[in-house]
Amino acid sequence: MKTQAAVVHQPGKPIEIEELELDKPRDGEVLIRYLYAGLCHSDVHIAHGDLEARLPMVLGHEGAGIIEEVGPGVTRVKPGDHVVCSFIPNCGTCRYCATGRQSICDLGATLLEGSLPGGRFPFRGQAGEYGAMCLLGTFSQYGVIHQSSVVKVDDSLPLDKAVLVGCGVPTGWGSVVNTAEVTAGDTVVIIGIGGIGINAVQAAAFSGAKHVVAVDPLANKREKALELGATHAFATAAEAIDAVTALTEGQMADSAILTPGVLTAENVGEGFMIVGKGGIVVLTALNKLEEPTIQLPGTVLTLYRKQLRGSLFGDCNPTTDIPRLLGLYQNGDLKLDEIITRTYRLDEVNRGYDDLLNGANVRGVMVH
Ligand code: CXF
Ligand code: ZN
Repeated sequence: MKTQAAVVHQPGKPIEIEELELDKPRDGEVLIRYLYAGLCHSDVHIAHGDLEARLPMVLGHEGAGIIEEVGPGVTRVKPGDHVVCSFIPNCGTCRYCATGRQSICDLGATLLEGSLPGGRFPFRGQAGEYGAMCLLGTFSQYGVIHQSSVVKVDDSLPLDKAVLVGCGVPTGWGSVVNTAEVTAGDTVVIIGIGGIGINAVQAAAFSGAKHVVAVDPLANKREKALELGATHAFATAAEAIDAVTALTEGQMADSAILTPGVLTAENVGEGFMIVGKGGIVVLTALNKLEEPTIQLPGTVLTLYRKQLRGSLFGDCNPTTDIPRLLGLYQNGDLKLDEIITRTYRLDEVNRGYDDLLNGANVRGVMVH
């Protein structure tokens, strides 16, 4: 069948809309009709060449839709099911899935190559075989993806909001709850208030943190953080460091979550300055692969027992945490409607990314 999709052919060039061909789902695969897709900064990292992906690639790794058809051996879903996609697949049987660490499932090895488990590329077009970002390629009307990449959700959930629980929400929420292990009374600093940071703010507030300090140079982002649970918001890390010093009488923060669109060495240094003894600095942000961002005196880790932790998918397990986060949304404890700034059609994808890069959006959503 044919599908319209947003493709990156060459780093640095605009994303192109193209008609591609999809084959029928094979063993363990499903045909999905994508209804919504979220616009995340990681797609830009591929379009800009910061993350080296095999090209051409259909972008998009936050998606929600309806299962149209299933291939042989599919047990997790059936036609008509509403699903949220997970940018991390979970096979359920590799050593990581089997030990409760689905976020590093072995099937994730091809996130940037875009082939499906088993090795084939899902899309075909003028330039040959096209990969699907994170095994999904949600900037397409239809996709053939593996059942390990979808989680069935309740039909009553609005998929235009639930779509965010495929990347931004678990990455931000989980970075606080799972990676930084925030507990009641903590002081938590979140640097960068975009689609990840805003969910880190919500999680810190929900976990009972005493001080939730948001840092972002843009006033619209700081306002949103204050609306969704931040107790303080500052334009710069320097201002936040002064404020946290005063708020904690010099003990400093328990954790700092670094979520800017492009991580810099400066951010990492600020993270280590703002946490106190025993503090945890969490990185969710990405940067150019070869660019070093971490240079620290070892004594920061030994004498002060500070820790640096990377977080992928917020260390969440898609099969259990996607339904859990959607339950929090249904309760009103996790806000999704409030973090969607605007919607775009597929052919407006470049405008959507301009809005993301100029800071207008907390999250943009594509409506297919
Ligand atoms: C990224 C992680 C690295 C591969 C692309 C997706 N995560 C989410 O935005
Ligand atoms: Zn993402």
